[in-house]
Amino acid sequence: MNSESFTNNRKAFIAKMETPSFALLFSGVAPHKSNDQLYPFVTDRNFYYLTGLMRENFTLLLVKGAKYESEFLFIEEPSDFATKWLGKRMSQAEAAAISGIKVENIRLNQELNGFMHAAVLSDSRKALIEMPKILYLDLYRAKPYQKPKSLQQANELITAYPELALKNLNDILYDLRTIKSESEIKMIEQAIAYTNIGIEALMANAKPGVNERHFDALFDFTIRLHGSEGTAFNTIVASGKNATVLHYEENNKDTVDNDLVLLDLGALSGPYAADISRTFPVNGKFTARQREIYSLVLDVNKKTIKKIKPGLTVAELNKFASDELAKGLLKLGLIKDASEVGKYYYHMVSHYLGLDVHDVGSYQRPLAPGMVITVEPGLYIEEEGIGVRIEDDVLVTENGQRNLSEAIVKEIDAIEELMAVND
Ligand SMILES: [Mn+2]
Repeated sequence: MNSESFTNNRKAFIAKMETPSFALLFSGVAPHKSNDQLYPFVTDRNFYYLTGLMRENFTLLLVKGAKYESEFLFIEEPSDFATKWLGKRMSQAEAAAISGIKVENIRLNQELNGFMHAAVLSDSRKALIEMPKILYLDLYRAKPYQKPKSLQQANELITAYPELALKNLNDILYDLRTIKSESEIKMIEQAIAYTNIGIEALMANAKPGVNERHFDALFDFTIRLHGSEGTAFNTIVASGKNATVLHYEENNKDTVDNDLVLLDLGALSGPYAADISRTFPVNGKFTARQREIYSLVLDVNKKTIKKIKPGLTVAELNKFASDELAKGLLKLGLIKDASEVGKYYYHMVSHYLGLDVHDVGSYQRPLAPGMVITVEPGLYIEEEGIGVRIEDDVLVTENGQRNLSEAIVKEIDAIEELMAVND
């Protein structure tokens, strides 16, 4: 992704800010794990969307007046000590090159408060720009006990300037993030390509007795070997009855002959996620019963994908998938009335995908070109120890849709053929 993408994202965001106002976004810091260890740092996705930067402890400040717009970035000061212990710090020139923010507008963290008060909020600047009336902060899921920086900043600024009105910047940003640009779609496609390689490695190395953890590790290993930064979310490898638990993450059971294995996993490409589910027989051959259930889910997966077009809502899509699954369950005699479908299918068929695996955006909004959604019908038959989910990642286009994960094996014959290399 080049700096132009991020410059465009900021332009689009600023265009929707009210006048006069300012916005603050933080890249975040790694959460504490234990003693002197931290969890890996994950860049705040809103911050990334507007800057392209994946560094800790950076702040973006956007200012909008009637005749004045400006963007400033505050970064960590490069020091010899930090460089020796933690590696090279990002310079102002590097941050400018990635984000497209002018280098003279990139300052050091210690200047942020003084700068904000002097340049943005000071009465003496009234002649130049209006005093902002609104402060935009990222308040989505900001819980007081987590002490997010957005709430700390809100408290400080609203105390000092009680005339400021607080607004949640996600109301603007989520709408923007829902529609993906060409370069974002390319990133998602790359994440899907890594995922494909990982899934093929798992199927090709499957045999009864292999522990779920082995598949989990092999997926991680394979995608990273091929260039992915790692997994986009905790990998689910669920064999046999475990596959009927939707978010099973223990991944520690030995598979047994005739188990189906349900994978729900995705690689990252940069900060962009793939989210794919595939289900396969650990011994390489579907039983007759497994074929019946699998074929039904596969059929609904394909029909639901075909249905996607601008104007439809996710709720309508879910209703369609649910009705189709119900028809199939009636035929198989698993239910006596369509209203019982909830016994075997009990989640939504789609969610947005992008910088977050469950990406942001309103589900009230009808589908529109540029949206990327998952399609993931499933059936979970606990009494038979069979769980099947088949999930693809689909781009909504002007005329319909394009299945971005078309290349990932899902036909019964193709799976059996791929797994036959084991024999
Ligand atoms: Mn999903």
